[in-house]
Amino acid sequence: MAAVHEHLGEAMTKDKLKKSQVAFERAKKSIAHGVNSPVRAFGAVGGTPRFIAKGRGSHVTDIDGNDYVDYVMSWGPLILGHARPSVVEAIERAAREGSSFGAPTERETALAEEIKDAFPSMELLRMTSSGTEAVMSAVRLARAFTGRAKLVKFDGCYHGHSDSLLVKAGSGATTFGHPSSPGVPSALARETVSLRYNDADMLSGLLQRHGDDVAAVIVEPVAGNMGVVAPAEGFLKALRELTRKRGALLIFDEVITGFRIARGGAQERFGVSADLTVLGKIIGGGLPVGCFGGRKEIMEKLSPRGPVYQAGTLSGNPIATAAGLATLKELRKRDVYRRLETKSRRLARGLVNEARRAGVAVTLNRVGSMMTLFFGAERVTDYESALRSDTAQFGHFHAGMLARGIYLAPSQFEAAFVSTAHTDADIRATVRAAGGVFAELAEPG
Ligand code: KE4
Repeated sequence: MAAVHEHLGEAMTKDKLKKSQVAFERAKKSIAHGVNSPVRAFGAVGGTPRFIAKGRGSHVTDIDGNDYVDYVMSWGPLILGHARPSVVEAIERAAREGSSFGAPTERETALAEEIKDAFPSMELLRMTSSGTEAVMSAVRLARAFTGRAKLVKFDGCYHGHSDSLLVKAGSGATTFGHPSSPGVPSALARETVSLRYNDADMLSGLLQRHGDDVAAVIVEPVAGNMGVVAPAEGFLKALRELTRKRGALLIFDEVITGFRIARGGAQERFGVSADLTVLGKIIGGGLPVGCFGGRKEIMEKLSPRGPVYQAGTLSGNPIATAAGLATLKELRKRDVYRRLETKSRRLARGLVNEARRAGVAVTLNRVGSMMTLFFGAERVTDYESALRSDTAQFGHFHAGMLARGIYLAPSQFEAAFVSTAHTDADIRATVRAAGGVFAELAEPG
C-alpha cells in the first residue's frame, strides 16, 4: 500500500508543494514543530501541511497556488464559509473603532442575547477567548457550585486542553483517570473518570458508587473528536436523569455542535437541556470567542459578586464579537439549516455510493453538516470501535483527496464540515474525486 500512498499523495504534487515544504522548515525554527496546534502538522496522515494563503467561500488556496474544496473550515467555525462579506464588513467596521478596550461594550450584550435566544438553558453566560478556556471555567464553576471534586467525561470526547480534561480512562474502565499528557498531576487526573460513550449503564453504576462526589458529567452531545459519533437513542436523556438524581451538573460541550447541527445545537435537536453549556467556534465566526453559561443560580457564583474567580483580558473582544454576531445573524435566515442538510446528505450519499461501487468498506457517520468517513465495515458507536477503523486507509484516502483538490481534516478522528458556501459543483467534484481514490485503493497490491 505504500506505493499507493506515494502514488496517491505527495508524488503527484511534489512540484506543487515546494513553498509549503520550505515554509514548514522555516516555521519549525521559531514555532514548536512548526504549528500552533498539533493536529495541523499532518502527523496522523503524513506528508507536508499545506500553508494556506487565503480562503474564499468553500475554497482555500495554499501558498503554492493549489486550490482545494475545504471541509476543515477552521475545524468548524466557518459555517458560512471563508471571508463571508457580511462577516468581513463587520470586522472592518469594528476594527476602525478600536481593537480592545478591556471594558464592557454593548456588542457583547447583543451577542449574549443572540446566544441566549438559541439556547434558553443559558440564562446567564460569560465569554472567553477559546473553547478550552470556557470548559476549564465551567468545570471550576461546577465544582464550586456542588462542593464536589469528581468530574466524569467520556472516552473519545475532547474538551480542550485544560488539565482536568487531559485524562484517559483508568485501567478497569471505571477506576479513576490517569493523565493523558505529561505535566498533568496524577492527583488531579484521579479526580476525573472517563467512561465509554453511549453507555448510560456504566455511568449509572459509577454514580451509584461515587455519585455524592461527582460535581459534573461533561459530554459532547454529538461527538466530533473521535470522528463523528451520534448519541445512541436515549443516551442524552439518561445522562440528564442520572445527573439530576445524584445532584451532579450536566455540562454539554457544544463547542462544535452549537449553531452547527441546529441553531440551538444538540439541546434543540435532541430536546435535552444541560445545566451548563460550553460554546465556541461558530459563535466567533472564525475569530476567538468561547463562552459558557447556564442556570442563573450557578452563573451568579462567578466573580466579581460571586466567589468563583474567572477572567480574561480579551474576553468578549469587540472585533471577535462583531464577527460572531454577523455570523449568528446570518444563521437566523430561513432555510439555512434545511439547505445545509440537503447538501450534507447529498455529499454523504455520494461518498458511500462511490465506496460501494469500488468495493471499499466504509461506514459514514453524519449529524447535520458534520460527518466522518471511517474505513472498515464495523459501525462506529464509541471510541473503541473508532480505534478499530482502518486509519492507514484513511491516510491514503486523505492524501488522494488532497492530490485531487479536496482538503479534509488530517486525522481520522475529526469531522468534515459542510458550509452554506459549498456549492452543488463542490459536492459533485468531491464525490468524483472520492470515486477516483476508492478505485485506486481497491486495486490489488
Ligand atoms: P479550543 O480551545 O480549540 O477553541 O476549543 C477546544 C474544544 C472544546 N470542545 C470541543 C468539543 C472541541 O472540539 C474543541 C476543539 N476542537 C479541535 C478539533 N476538533 C480544535 C482543533 C485544534 O485543536 O487545533
